[in-house]
Amino acid sequence: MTKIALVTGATSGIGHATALELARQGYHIIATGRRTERLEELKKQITNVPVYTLAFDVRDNEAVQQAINSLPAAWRQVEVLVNNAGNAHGLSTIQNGSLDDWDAMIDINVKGLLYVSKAVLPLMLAHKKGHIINIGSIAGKEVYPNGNVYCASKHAVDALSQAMRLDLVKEGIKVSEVNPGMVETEFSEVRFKGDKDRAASVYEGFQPLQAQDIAELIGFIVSRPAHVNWAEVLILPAAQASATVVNKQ
Ligand code: NDP
Ligand code: 8X3
Repeated sequence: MTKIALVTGATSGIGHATALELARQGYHIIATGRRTERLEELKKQITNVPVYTLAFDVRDNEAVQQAINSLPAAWRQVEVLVNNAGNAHGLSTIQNGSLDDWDAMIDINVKGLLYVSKAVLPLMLAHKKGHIINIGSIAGKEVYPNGNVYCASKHAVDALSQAMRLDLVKEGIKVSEVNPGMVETEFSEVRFKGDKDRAASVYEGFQPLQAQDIAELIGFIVSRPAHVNWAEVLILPAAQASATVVNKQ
């Protein structure tokens, strides 16, 4: 029986590692993101299962619906949806925050997740089967100085994950939320608008999580028996105790 997983933000970091991990488990992969060349690279990297790529911006609801609706019949029985696409944009006090950054985080992390879920859910509801994995964050469990709107967006992902679980339980669809602490990806480069040195300094003095650590957790969650749902997991580097307490040497 063919198993299909759709991973958003598969062009980098956690989403990329998750696409590889789920392919390793035998899932046929629908990989999405904006950077088409990275999607093509991923397609070449995965050789054991078919890969279908869809390039769209999760902020653009019309593009999202169009892309999902364009899936050929053989790709429509999506069993796993990993709502991973997202980023932090900026790190500043509320009084100095940029409206563009705020819009980006709310539009991508919250509305994008909703748009993709809305488009994919009918494909799961048709078979009364599915598993949605929302990538939240420790920032959805705590707030930290200067993290204001990013934290708010991830708190929204936390609320939506709980709400989706309530609304979808009678439909046979599981909803899980994976909340990572600090993971070394392109995340900080995006947050600091391409400043690689500042991004690298975030992960200095301790061993951060790697994208593969999160991908393996997602692989574990989706491979549990049908009657088991790992509803929510907080996963931290050993050196991290909270959003603000990191044992840096
Ligand atoms: P990366 O920057 O490495 O990856 C982000 C991914 O999201 C990329 O594939 C990017 O693809 C995609 N993406 C961003 N904006 C859009 C958009 N508008 N439309 C479509 N796709 C988009 O970061 P991570 O892998 O670290 O982040 C993945 C998720 O994990 C995010 O939701 C993040 O909030 C969360 N997270 C990260 C943590 C960390 O410390 N790194 C910790 C906790 C949670 P493209 O640019 O090609 O569109
Ligand atoms: C990413 C982790 O602590 O930078 O969600 O917000 S953090």
